[in-house]
Amino acid sequence: MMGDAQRLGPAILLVALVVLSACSQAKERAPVRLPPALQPDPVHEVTAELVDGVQVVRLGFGRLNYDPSVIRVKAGIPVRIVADSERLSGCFRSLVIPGLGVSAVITEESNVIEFTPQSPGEFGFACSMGMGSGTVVVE
Ligand SMILES: [Cu+2]
Repeated sequence: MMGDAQRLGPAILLVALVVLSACSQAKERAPVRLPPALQPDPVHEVTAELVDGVQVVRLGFGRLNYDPSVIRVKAGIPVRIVADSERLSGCFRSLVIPGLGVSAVITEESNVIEFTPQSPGEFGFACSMGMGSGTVVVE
């Protein structure tokens, strides 16, 4: 019994090494496919709703990314992003839209981001570390 366990130890280690090296080789040949639970949501697009002259959109968190990840707005009208501070955590609370001059930190007390896009275009937004990202489409 004891002898079997002692022989198995190195064998398991060898198998682990073979699997590990196979993984690192596979990484170079083909893109790594994440299991479904670890894949970000497909693009979810939302058009901001005009409320009292302001384009309002809620920004929450889907699977590993902001939800929605595409926000459609119109140029020349103020935009108000209401961030879901309960769902957005960690660095996802630090939101930047460089092309629109937005850099915000979302907290429970301050979860509203306002800006007025002046001209049409596509402007990327992301958390400050670039993990989560999306696009503001200005029409
Ligand atoms: Cu991040």
